[in-house]
Amino acid sequence: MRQLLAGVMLSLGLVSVLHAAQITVQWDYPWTLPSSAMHVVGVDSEETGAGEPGQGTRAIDGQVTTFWHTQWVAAQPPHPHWIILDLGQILPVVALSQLPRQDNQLNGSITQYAWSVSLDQATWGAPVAEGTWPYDATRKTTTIPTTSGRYVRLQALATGAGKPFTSVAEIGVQYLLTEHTMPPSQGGFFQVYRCDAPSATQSCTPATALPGAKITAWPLRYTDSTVVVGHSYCYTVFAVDKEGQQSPPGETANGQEQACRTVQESTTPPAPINLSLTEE
Ligand SMILES: [Ca+2]
Repeated sequence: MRQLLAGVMLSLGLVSVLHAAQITVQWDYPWTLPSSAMHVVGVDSEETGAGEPGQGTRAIDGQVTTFWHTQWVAAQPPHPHWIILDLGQILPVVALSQLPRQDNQLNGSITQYAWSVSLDQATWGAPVAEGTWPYDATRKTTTIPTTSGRYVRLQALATGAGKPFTSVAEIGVQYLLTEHTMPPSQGGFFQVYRCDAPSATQSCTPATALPGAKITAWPLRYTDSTVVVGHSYCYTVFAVDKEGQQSPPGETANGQEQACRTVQESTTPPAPINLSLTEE
């Protein structure tokens, strides 16, 4: 009787460990809004002279060689300067970027900034990001907490060398894809595949679509609770279009990146596996 009881207790202990073992697959998919989808609502100042035009539209024309430049010929209004963009629809914004002018001059390149996001361009609230940038020509990308909005405002509070100008070559907006804008075509979904390997370093071809892992909402997250302690698993995410065509292996534009993990014998859930894709 004592031996039987011990056996039951051991089994319960093992079940407890197995139950706690799970892997969560998360997929972060920030997507750059095409500059053609945006338009300029307004700027506080722009140079429109024929010699070196600097209209605000030049900050989203997709050309790194053109830039928005505040007025500087007939007048030189001081900071702060601002530009407001309309994204065309309400989007879950996750990152904002600013590329300074790329003509080997830094006049007007922003050194103190504030980004704001608004649903209606009437109410802005506190900036979603603010701070300082080095006075150089590198792209400045700022990740922000996911913020729903249709309008983005960049405020230039100061620029290098104490100049009153502001200049910006390109503004970029990244957002989380939703079901309705999911590649490879409208109306697709994502499918999580799993393969089992003896070790995390052994490659394997995913062959098993996980049941219930058809994902059509963001953020993409799937928790696999069928894993076994001590085994290694690799996960791949495929995009499936509305006709049911699956992105082929190795095609990262639509596709996938494989991530593997060995399940440790612990009641502490392992850290999520983060998959990320290369934007086309
Ligand atoms: Ca430009």
